[in-house]
Amino acid sequence: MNPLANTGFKKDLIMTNKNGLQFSRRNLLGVGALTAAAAATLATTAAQADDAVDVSKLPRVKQELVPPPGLPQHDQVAKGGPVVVEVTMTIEEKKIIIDKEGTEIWAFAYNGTVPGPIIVCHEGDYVELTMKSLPTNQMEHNIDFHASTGALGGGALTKILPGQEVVLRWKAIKPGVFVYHCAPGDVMIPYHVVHGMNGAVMVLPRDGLKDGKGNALKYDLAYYIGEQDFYIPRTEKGAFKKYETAGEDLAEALDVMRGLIPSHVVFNGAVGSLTGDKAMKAKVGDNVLIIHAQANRDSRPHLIGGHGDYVWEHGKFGNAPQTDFETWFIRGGSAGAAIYKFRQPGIYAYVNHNLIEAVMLGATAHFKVDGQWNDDLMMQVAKPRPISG
Ligand SMILES: [Cu+2]
Repeated sequence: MNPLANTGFKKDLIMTNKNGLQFSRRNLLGVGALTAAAAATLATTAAQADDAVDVSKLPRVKQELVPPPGLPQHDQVAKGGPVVVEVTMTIEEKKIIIDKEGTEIWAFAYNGTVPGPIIVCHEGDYVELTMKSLPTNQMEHNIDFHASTGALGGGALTKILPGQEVVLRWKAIKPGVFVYHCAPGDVMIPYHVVHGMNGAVMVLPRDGLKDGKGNALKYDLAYYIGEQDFYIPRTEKGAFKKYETAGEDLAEALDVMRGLIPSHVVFNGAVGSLTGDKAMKAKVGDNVLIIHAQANRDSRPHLIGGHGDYVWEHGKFGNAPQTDFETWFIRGGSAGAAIYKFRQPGIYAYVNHNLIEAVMLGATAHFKVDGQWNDDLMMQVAKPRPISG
């Protein structure tokens, strides 16, 4: 089978990048590993494992996905046995504004948001995704779930063209928070990921989170932060370029990406999307679960004025959490989780503690915490005054 066949890109534009390398979007789209048909054959022949569950007899639960930083309604401790969690995502290629200066990118967005929505299930559950691609889209897309097992994380079974849908089911056998992202093949993998096409899954242990000593850890609130690096091409005068259609930036964006220096590093799709009026809210005494996903590039979350009480730096709940971190590390291509009990009111900045990225490139969020100030933990003993002696 010709892997370049049937890539279905609407216009086969020829592009030339700075180095004079010429390529077509059609070719870029089709270069992948397994074709969907070949992978589906493999999946069919391997369908009957010894420990296979009769999925048709399991209860089915529809999960309403919500935009980040929200999480869908879920139980922290599973009620009963495994279920099939049904979710639907629609892929939308859309122009979004990513900073206060009006810089644009044609994002490739699962459910229209950057990052895509978080899916929540329990270990042993099945996630059944119906994924649709709007007929107005230009590109082929798919989804690779790091939480899943086989067929490129589902990537080989989910390639769809504009106007198509596909249904993928996978069993959540590893508890933790995990990234998912589009991976249509070759350079289109990073190109789609740095155009916002990524998100996260949380697979909770059936009996909930634990502190590593067997004690239950409950959270009062949970927030999901997707960190995104963008690589926006510039004009000769240095202004960020704008494009008429999705995919039109391909050659120039690849040139910027090759330099590995992002123009923007933001939380939830844009500079300021979680600050000011859009700050995440909590009260003193709340245990807040913070999920941080980065599909492409390392990050180092830090809560200014607080800590990570419990941190799953690798994001995998089968491991005991570590405690009392000042800053933790998220490896590019993974998600991590932390629980913090807010002890003081006020505005807390939650940043990528590469402070250049936080302050100059956009990776800052806010928590607005209400409650009573605790002088024992901190007080201003003397206001600023002239030096007295
Ligand atoms: Cu894609």
